[in-house]
Amino acid sequence: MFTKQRSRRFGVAITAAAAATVLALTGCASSGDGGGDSGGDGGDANLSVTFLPKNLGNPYFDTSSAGGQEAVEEFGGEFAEVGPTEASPTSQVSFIQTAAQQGVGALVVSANDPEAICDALDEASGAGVKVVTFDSDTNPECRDLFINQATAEGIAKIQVDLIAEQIGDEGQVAVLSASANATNQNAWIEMMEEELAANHPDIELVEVVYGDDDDQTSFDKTAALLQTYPELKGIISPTTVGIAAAARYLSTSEYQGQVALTGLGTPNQMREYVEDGTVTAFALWNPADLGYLAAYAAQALITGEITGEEGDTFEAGKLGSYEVGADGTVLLGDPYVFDADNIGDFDF
Ligand code: RAM
Repeated sequence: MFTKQRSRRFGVAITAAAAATVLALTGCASSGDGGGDSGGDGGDANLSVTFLPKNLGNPYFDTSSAGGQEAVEEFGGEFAEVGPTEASPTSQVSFIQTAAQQGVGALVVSANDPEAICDALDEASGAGVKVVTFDSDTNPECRDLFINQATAEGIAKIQVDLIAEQIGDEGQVAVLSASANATNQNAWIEMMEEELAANHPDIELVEVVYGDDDDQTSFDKTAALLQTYPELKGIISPTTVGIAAAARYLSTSEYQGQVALTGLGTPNQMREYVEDGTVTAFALWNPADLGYLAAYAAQALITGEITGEEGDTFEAGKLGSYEVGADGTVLLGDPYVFDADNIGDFDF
């Protein structure tokens, strides 16, 4: 039952005997074998899949979870979503522990911190739970697979290209990010800095501030940036929470149309700011597809169809076939740019 335990960076965090005790105490999984070795066809596999976003109350994650739920229902599993209200480094730990005690087949997690949830994930994995990260990865040693929305290079470049175009390729810009430890935003910001240095010598990145993926904090940080840097030409916000809050601030301020704003947003949250001229263009991918793909990857791990090795392939329903790349990463696709011409075509 526990033959698939892997030794990770922290070693095997829970012994087979201890894991068996945990499952016995909690009544084991509702079906199947707790995500253990089910022999390939998945007939008796434990297809309960729990989604754990960075925080609840974020429309981006509402959409990714809806995509996950659609997939789980398609393959006849049991879907759940749990999560903290705050996107802080350790706020997800207790949810991971509870899911492991309940004996879910897989956890699908967007991490607030690359390391802070690793011990809890290792324990869950030791108890037979498959661990899929999506959107924001952990240290690769703490999960089986990462479902990446688009390459970090691509996500960084599209945002730099957009702000460069919007400010005439010169002047001061700032970044309004999510939480300070977010794996995804930090990777993108590092690459944005490289892209600016390499190809946009007249753009100066004056500061990176953190709105913690909280609407009010992001709104207040926008106001503070504009006060601190009177010459500011643009803001890049690589978070759907941040860009929407910044747009709301700009839209009723003297800066509307004067200070450019771009980054990553959902069409539904940004529509009014594109229509009122606060924002001209921003980017994203389809969060529903991301959740859908992550759920199918979880299923493939649970049934033993794949182990997460490079070169493994699996079917993801309506999205077709996917292959595991280097570092246990599966790539969804390319980022997409939304503007006044196409935003009406999208509803998420
Ligand atoms: C927010 C979250 C999420 C990120 C998007 C772009 O919803 O920070 O992790 O991928 O923005």
